[in-house]
Amino acid sequence: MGKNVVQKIFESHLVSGTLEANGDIAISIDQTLTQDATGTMAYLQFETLGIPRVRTILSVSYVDHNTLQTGFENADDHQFLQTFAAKYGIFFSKPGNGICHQVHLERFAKPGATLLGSDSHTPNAGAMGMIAIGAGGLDVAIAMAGGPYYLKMPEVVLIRLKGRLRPWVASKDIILEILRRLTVKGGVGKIFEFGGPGLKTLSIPERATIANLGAELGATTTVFPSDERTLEFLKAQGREKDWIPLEPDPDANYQQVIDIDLRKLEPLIAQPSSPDRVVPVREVAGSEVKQICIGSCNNSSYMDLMSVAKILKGKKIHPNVNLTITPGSKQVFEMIARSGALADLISAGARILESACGPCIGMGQAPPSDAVSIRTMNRNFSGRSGTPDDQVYLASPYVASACALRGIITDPRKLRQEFPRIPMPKKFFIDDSMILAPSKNPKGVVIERGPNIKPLPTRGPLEDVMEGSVLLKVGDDITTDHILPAGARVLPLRSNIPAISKHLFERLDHDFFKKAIEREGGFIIGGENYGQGSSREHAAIAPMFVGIRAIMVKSYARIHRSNLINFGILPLTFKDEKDYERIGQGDQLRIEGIRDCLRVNGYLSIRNVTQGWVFEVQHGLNQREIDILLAGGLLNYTRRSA
Ligand code: MIC
Ligand code: SF4
Repeated sequence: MGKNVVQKIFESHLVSGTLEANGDIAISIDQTLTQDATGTMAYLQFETLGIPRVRTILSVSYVDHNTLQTGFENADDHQFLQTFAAKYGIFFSKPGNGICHQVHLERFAKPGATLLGSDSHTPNAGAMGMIAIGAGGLDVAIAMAGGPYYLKMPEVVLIRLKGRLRPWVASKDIILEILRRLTVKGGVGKIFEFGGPGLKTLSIPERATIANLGAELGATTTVFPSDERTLEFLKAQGREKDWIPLEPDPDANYQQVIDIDLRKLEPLIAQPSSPDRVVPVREVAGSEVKQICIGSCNNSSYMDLMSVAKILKGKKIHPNVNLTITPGSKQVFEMIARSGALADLISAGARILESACGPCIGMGQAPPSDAVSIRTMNRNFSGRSGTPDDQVYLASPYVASACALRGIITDPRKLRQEFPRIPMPKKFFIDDSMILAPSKNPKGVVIERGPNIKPLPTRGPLEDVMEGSVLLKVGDDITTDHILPAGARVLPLRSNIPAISKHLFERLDHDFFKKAIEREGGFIIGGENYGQGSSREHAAIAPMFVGIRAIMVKSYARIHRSNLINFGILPLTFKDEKDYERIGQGDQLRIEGIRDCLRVNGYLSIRNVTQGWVFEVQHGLNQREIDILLAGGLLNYTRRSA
């Protein structure tokens, strides 16, 4: 039987297990990436493993999330990251060099290889024909130490493209269409592999937009074959030696096939406040727009920004609109500057921001209250922009440009101007001077640790009896942005768990932290897809720190469930979902004999002491996960087995 691209890469990296869908497997990791907001924790964790140098082929530490430097905290973190990278054999991409996923695609992503990144949009590099997976920082730390990455073998879904996109329809619309069809839960336990005759019409940056937004489907990752378009991009990046051809065998097998006719797509838009609330732009056209943000790892490539510049050239944006442009990398920034496109953008009235995550993670540019903000980004979870009642829509750079000119939501086909066809450059501008190689004399490097960098909190082995109250009961699709927000106020505290814990669940219950401390911890009850979105393990470490010992929900998002296990919090699911309805916030719960139960049973019994009844939950843990939990988390477990 022929193999698909996923099977080929997994097979060449398989450490344990077989490639049957849903079986437990482990794969070796060639490359890792971290960013500053998750990186400090990941490196503090790596340090406790006592290994002198990373054991991966390539590890890169990026600074892109937290670059405002409103106080000493960010700057201290950057010093820590830079000196740590120099000492432990890690490349360091300085603040200003760009967003991790964009820079990684340009300079490091490699067909046929594996990449584990402490950021949920790591699958961006899947555009290059590699298996690129987002994970918690601790999993990335273990990979840097040479350990494999454990996962359930996902089902492989073929997305078969045919035809060619029509003018004003972007690759963003392909993935928005998939989100419309499958929803934010539609990719759980799956890898999407793209194929079909329409594939060759898409360049690598266009493929990256798709692979990047695939994270919003809840998918493990998205992957493209490595073909002539891959070679074309690598050549233009001066990296043709990294190319290998990698295509599925003609008789390759897939668990599911989804067909998309590119000619039939039209400009789409995701409405507030979920990336799957997708409709054609024409259905919401006419609403007044106050803010437009073009950028983020999803749509900030050279070709994206050149097309925006071409649409805006010689015109002025609507007087009521604020338009910001965030180039994805220094390479993109420098190329639009040298070509003159930057001047066209400035002349049209755009505000130019540095190459970083910026507005996407709420680092400035919070929109006005109740106003429409159109963004070319990948997440519009409520409040993520920094404005509690935000109205954030997600769309392509074409749609964003049309809205900027008209001041209302506009289908770009209505612009009645020539469609900006931007060819792939024959040569990108290459200057890696902001990527620092590790030190040749690591012993001589002293790691700088500012006062904001606090030691990692730890916990002992898993308790046999847990008793406490339900501190919070929440509904479906709770994101890690709800659990622990980011933004300019909270991001600077990512290296300081005691301080960041005060922000736990603050958008849902302002007194959560106070309650958790007074009651010495307790439980959380949730609905479906609990913990979707960001990979931030702080959404597990901070709950551990305030004494949350178990969480009971209808279902979990993949990365968050692993993070809970890694930090010794029991991730339980209701056997009977009706029990979710019956439990009230504030109820006292008691679980006994936990350690033995985990070892022998797939389920646990919990007494609702307040209401006087017992319900059952299942854990769905494999043996390794049980052992990690019994040890009180992955660090304890790894140190013990070392
Ligand atoms: C995000 O887009 O939510 C982030 C910020 O990039 C996160 C990582 C983080 O919270 O540090 C992610 O996607 O994993
Ligand atoms: Fe940065 Fe936004 Fe991309 Fe996350 S989604 S890595 S915050 S640009």
